[in-house]
Amino acid sequence: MTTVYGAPLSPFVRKVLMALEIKNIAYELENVAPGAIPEGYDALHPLRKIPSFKDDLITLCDSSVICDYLANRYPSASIYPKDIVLRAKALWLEEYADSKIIAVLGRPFFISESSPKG
Ligand SMILES: N[C@@H](CCC(=O)N[C@@H](CS)C(=O)NCC(=O)O)C(=O)O
Repeated sequence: MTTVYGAPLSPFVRKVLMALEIKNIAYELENVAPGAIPEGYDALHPLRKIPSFKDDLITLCDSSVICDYLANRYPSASIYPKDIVLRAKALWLEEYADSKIIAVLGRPFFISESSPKG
């Protein structure tokens, strides 16, 4: 069985779930939330982040690595362009979204400024 570990609120988890949906791969989502990481999770993700992933061949972490694996293992219903130039540009956009856009929008989007401090 293909299992994704994480919480669907996370954009990184949603990226992996979207790839699985596009490729029509059956999976189960095991709920793991940042701040409540279960004991032993380090074996799935040494940085204790979400998502991580497991199937019959491999255990992986990092959404981009997982999506690249899915793209290569299940080439139909492609999630990246086949053209190498367009693919390189798409991977850069993915990295830009994962680093810069999340850095700018992540906190205001997910953490209300009116939340209690602490
Ligand atoms: N580069 C990683 C980023 C994953 C990430 O930062 N996930 C967040 C949730 S949206 C997390 O687990 N944060 C907890 C932490 O940084 O300790 C990926 O693409 O999977």
